Amino acid sequence: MHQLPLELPTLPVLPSKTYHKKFYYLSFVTFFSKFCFMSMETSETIDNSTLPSLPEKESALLPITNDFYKTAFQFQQIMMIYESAIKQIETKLSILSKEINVSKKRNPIQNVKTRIKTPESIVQKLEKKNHPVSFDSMINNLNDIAGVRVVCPYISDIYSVKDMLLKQPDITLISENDYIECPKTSGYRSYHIVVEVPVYLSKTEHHVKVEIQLRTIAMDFWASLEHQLHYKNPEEVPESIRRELFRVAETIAMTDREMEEIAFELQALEN
Ligand code: 0O2
Repeated sequence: MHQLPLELPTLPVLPSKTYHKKFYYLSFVTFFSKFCFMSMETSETIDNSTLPSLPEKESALLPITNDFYKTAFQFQQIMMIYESAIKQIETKLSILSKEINVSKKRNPIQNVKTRIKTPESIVQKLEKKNHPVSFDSMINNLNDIAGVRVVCPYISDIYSVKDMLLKQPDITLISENDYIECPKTSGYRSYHIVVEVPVYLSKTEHHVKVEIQLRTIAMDFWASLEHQLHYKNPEEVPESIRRELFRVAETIAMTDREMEEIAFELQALEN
């Protein structure tokens, strides 16, 4: 068994056409010059024979060094493993949602959104936390490269979906934060868990960290708008507006509780 990554699997080489799109190189040129220069120590783990060769024409157009190319390829392999971990969690959630829909005629999961952290955001977070910018560092120090957001109708659904997921034998809980019981100073509410899930490749098994954020529709509404408004640049937001956002978060939390009480009352009438 391998912890991600560092014994990278020898992956089947995809048709070279897939790799030779210009956007592929350009996106790495834009975001990954740091990884190229700072994580050379990890690129030696790559088996060179798995790397497709650059066609002369394109390498003439885009002056990319061989080291850069190897690093970009290794990054792509790592991201493929994170994407697979997200798929595992998505499938588990979809099965749970279908099961409850059939048995209870209601759905505790309103929707599921997933994302892989962008290279730019990975570098920013590593730098913000004073970690080295390298593949080892990103895998060891960042828990949210693979992210899943589960939006539930009611607060109680959050806890039951979380418990159902954590009961599964191939899911290992790494950490949890209940920002519903203890909201952040901004007013942010959600239940966060970081789990490890196995990803089976043709020759290797990897245990991959995924951050799952569970929230109600109302919490999601607040967090999404607040994120756009100021989360990334909190220092630019005046204190008065921060207080206002906090007040709105409290109002939304109260509405959440009231909606849940109504749902419980209706359920009691049905029973
Ligand atoms: P993005 O763009 O959503 O990915 P960590 O480094 O994540 O292990 P940290 O920072 O203590 O440690 O994690 P935390 O606070 O438990 O969770 C961070 C994520 O929660 C953020 O991810 C946001 O998605 C969300 N979050 C936390 N606080 C707030 C907040 O005040 N407002 C909003 N809207 N979202 C919040 P990223 O990577 O910071 O950003």
